[in-house]
Amino acid sequence: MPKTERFGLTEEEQMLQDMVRRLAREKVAPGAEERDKVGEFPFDMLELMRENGLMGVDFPDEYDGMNAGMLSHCIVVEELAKVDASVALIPSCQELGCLPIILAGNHEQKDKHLRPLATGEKVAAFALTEARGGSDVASLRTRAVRKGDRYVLNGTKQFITNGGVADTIAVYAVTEPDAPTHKNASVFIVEKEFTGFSASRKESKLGIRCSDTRELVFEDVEIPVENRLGEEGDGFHIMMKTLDFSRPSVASQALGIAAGAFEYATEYAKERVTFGLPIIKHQAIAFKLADMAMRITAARQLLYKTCDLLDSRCAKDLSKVPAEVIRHSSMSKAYCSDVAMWTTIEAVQVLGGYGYITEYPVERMMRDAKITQIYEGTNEIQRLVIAGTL
Ligand code: COS
Repeated sequence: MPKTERFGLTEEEQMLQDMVRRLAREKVAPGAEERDKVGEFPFDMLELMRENGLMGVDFPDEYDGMNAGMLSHCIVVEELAKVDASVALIPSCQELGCLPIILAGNHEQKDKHLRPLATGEKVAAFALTEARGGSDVASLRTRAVRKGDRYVLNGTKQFITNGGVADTIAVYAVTEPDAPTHKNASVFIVEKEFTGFSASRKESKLGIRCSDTRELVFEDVEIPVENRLGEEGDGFHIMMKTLDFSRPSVASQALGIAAGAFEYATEYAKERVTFGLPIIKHQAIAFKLADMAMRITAARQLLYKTCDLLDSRCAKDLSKVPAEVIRHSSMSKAYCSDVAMWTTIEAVQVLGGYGYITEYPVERMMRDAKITQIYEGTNEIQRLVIAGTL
């Protein structure tokens, strides 16, 4: 399909964007403040995502996905995040939890597990991080020991998004402790019915408050060998490639938060009058809004370029990711989330006292923005990754 403009979207992408923008304004925005207050997972929003086919936008069509590409997925997440970052996390985390299966699963695994995840009938989670941290992946400790045609899994995972609501969880565990560091782990599909699995403590968070963040406990969980993704020892590689593909999704969530706060602050600045003028006419405020516009536009172009690289240069299998793509993935995640944090702080400032109270959405957006600088690799890790590719 021809692009409607250079550096723009195709007609299909624009139609998707219009559809999700309308849905977000009409159906998602009205409950955002209440969901933030209550802090419970919004099953009605999950249903809304399912009904509108937004759970598997970037999933292969042979397994019931839309096969519309990474850019389409990111457009969906951005539009939702403009009004509620927690709801944007529903399709975003579905993508993250499913990527290990998409990248490393065989036909039987995809046929069985991916189909209900692509439609949203089931919910996915991604379990990598442990109490000792999530940055140094090679030092993680959860252990799976092979016993005949099963593995026995023991360990605890921390800060797992969707932990209490997920049906299917991709879990990283050491399988060969004596093997070289990056070749000693594997990834398993854990199904919530497995005996010994439990979603334990629910975290109370600063932002993205209605997403369900849990500690997951695995006590002698027996996993059939057919639930191992790829070969034994492929785990580190599978998780790194998953993150290359999933970081743009966090970038789009961050971008949506920034764009939502910017739009709100701009409208406010046109209405609010001080010293006889709308405050957008005062340079102190005008310059803040101009800087927001510049940074958000730059962030969006970087993200679109990243999606284009991923869609055009990377097979959704375990083949090597080019350094340029790894770099762009990390650059878009770090840049969009830094822009989101900065923009939301400034948006609160533009609204003054009103920015600080919960009746206005920008304080929620500021709280939501913070996590995007932390999860799926802190922005310090992203800078290490970027530097490592130079
Ligand atoms: N994509 C693909 N391959 C990657 C990769 C990436 N982003 N990063 C590293 N690799 C590969 C390297 O190419 C290397 O491959 P070879 O063994 O074939 O040479 C191997 O993995 C080991 O790389 P490295 O020595 O750089 O690994 P480190 O243990 O030093 O760790 C970082 C690298 C820090 C980049 C990695 O652990 C990481 O990304 N950590 C953050 C994880 C994260 O995002 N956690 C958040 C929780 S998940 S929501």
